[in-house]
Amino acid sequence: MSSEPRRVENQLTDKGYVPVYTTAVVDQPWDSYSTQDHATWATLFRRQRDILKGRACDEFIDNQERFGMSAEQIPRFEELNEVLAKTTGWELIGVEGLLPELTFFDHLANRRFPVTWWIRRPDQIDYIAEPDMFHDLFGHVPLLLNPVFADYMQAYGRGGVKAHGVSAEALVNLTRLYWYTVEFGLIRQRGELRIYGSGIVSSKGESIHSLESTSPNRIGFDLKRIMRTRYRIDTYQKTYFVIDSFEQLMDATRPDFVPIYAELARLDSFPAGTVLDSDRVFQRGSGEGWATDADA
Ligand code: HBI
Ligand code: FE
Repeated sequence: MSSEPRRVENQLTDKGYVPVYTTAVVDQPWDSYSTQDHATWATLFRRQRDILKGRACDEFIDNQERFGMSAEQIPRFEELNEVLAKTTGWELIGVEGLLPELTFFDHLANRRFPVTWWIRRPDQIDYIAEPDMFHDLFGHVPLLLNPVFADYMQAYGRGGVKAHGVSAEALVNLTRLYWYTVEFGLIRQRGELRIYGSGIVSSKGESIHSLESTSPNRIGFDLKRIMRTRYRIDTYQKTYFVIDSFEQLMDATRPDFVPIYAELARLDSFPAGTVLDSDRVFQRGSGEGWATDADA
């Protein structure tokens, strides 16, 4: 029996957690999951699947079914990898948690998706600041079965490796793109807004807030607009960006980003709650409940 990987407790500070950036890749210690771990998975899975009926995009639920994901037990990475190997060629690797950006980009560029191997404690069931296995497995993995989204994720990783050589600002631009699409993106399907962002689908409150609250802005996807828009990691989003299709997302990553980084380096960034005259506005938010201190 390989020695069980120990959870490296992130240092909790008054600013939340300070991620311990370990780059180690570990096997999923599936046999070490406790009854409580499986029960936490079951509770979160059942609750989110119930909330996401009519709220998540079609592909999200369909792909969870194709993976055979259920509330019964925590999925085995090796079984999910068998499905991925026969479809989009992605591979899940076990990690401790957040990775240094370049390490993360390099994995994506090689169709490896890092999945945290541990699941949150019961007292964290409603919210956890850092991505745990539920966020990664339930939230990120299903769309890796979608060929176009799978291509987007690899293109994003390649772009990230390149951006690392350009500038810190280029990285910030790219991280915003990930945040407002992969983590908090909405998509139009049959004229309705649906969720595809992993940060939303793995959150009870935000799955409802992102689609039904009058507080946030909902604005049509625009690459440069998103790259210039700041965000916060500790509240619901003030603005959600809406794509018409995953193809639109993939097409947006085809151009060389280096000239775009150069253009944006001369321009100001926007506060998270901004609405521009040039925006395609689905909803101009009321701003109710927005944090007033500066956003990132
Ligand atoms: N590491 N394991 C992990 N998972 C992520 O989603 C992740 C990361 N490191 C950095 C990161 N995301 C974001 O900063 C991306 O925009 C790069
Ligand atoms: Fe995530």
